[in-house]
Amino acid sequence: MASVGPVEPWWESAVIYQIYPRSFSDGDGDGVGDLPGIRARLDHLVRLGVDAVWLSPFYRSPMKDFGYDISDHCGVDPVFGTLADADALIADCHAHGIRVLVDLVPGHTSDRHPWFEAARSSRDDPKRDWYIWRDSAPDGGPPNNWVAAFSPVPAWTFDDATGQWYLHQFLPEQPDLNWANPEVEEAMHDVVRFWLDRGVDGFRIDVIHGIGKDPLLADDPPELAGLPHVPLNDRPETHPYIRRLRALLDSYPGERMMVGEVYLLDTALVAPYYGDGDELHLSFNFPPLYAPWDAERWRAQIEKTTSELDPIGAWPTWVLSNHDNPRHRTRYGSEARARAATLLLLGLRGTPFLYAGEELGLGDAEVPPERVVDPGGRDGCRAPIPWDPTHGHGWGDEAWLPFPPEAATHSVADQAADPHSTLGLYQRSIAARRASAALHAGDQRLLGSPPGTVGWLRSAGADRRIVVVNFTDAPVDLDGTEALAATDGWVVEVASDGQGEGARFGGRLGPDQAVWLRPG
Ligand code: ISL
Repeated sequence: MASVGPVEPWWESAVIYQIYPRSFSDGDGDGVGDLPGIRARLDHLVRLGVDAVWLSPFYRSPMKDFGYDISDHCGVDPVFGTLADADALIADCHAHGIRVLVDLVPGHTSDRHPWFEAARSSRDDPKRDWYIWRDSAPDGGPPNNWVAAFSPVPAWTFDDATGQWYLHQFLPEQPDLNWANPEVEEAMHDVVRFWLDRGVDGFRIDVIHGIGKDPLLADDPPELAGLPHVPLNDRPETHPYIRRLRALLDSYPGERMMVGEVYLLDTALVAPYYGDGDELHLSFNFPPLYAPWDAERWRAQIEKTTSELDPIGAWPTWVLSNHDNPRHRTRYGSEARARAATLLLLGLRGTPFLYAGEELGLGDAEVPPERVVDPGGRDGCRAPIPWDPTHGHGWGDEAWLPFPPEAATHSVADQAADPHSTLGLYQRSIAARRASAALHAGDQRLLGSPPGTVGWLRSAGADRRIVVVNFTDAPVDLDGTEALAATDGWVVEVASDGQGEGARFGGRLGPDQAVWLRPG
């Protein structure tokens, strides 16, 4: 077959699905999700139509941060299964045409990792410099004013035995690695090789912008003192580390990739992490996740993302929910809005990341104080997935967290049988996106549309789609707007409430409704 031009790399047209292994599916009935549990549910992913999964950490961990505190990067925690289970999961995903990204946490380890246990054993230990140690400030306090994430405590903990402080941007049980030491970089490259050799297609890289540090460890500015240091850690030292990671991935056969968690809350600061096409393949961009359900705020986010990323040829990403933030169903306040947001997310130019459970329209669980387990207050969005309407929803006697509200009517089994369900909407829109080059690869141009709405045209050659989202709780007429003129005679391909699909578009959007339109 003759080629019609460059084919985009898989991660540009893909829909990527995040699995938080603890919360996805419980294979052994102990109330905690695991790798065999994921394997047993791959038919759900196939029916949903996603192209790749990103697995949050399943490595050996004391679980102070539920797996983001790793004590063995190359071993599977027994609660999740075995290395053989990981191999089998990777193989099964591939057999179903689903690529696999695993989480790489390069910035810190668990304090129980043998590297840190060696480092803290004595000032002379060969691994001492794998972490960041400093003497007390002249006043006897921590070396600088940096604050840790999760609770406003210093990002330094004093080690009585060796009389120095170690840096941790997160919990005291998550000491920061010292990337300025080439041995650390080499050790992390070994971890990357270990998983690439096992066949993974790439990595979601945790807090990648946080690995390079100011060699002077200067104080954060006084006006920001008291806020976590992590979203401020934007250092030139990090970029060569990312370039060398990229070179390592590129040295492997197959299209391996990395998506970085750049937790800098301005897209202009995120863009440089794509480098000159020689750093991250993709980067998360969180400002849109924090935008409320508001047309003007979303229009501004779309414009900003386009203006920052397009000129440097960087491919955007879009994400509404993950394991660190309240689900968008909960943030936006209704399932109707969450469903409109689905067509927003999947209709924008860029790679969408779904968070398991959003395809069911789930909101956050209400977690009573006695069941709170996460030091970061993120339990609600980590509630287990209800697989069926039975009491245990597929999780044995008691799952590790309470279920989301409406679990009894929002389970996978319920929704799979109902084409009008949110799951049905995700299936239809993912299939329509895959079938349309305009939607999964095309250009994007915002259209004039009434206040309270945002509309845009996607086009790839002759293939065109228009997306219009009504962010208000009243119906809106597109009469006399550029969006309506462009859609004259067009047909509703997908509607967030299922209304009018296949019929000619009448120029009117329902409350909190979004539509995808195609030429008639
Ligand atoms: O969770 C947050 C806000 O609620 C963020 O500040 C979060 O800490 C930031 O996005 C970094 O997150 C990543 O690294 C953390 C881990 O706890 C998160 O789960 C992970 O996504 C430390 O490894």
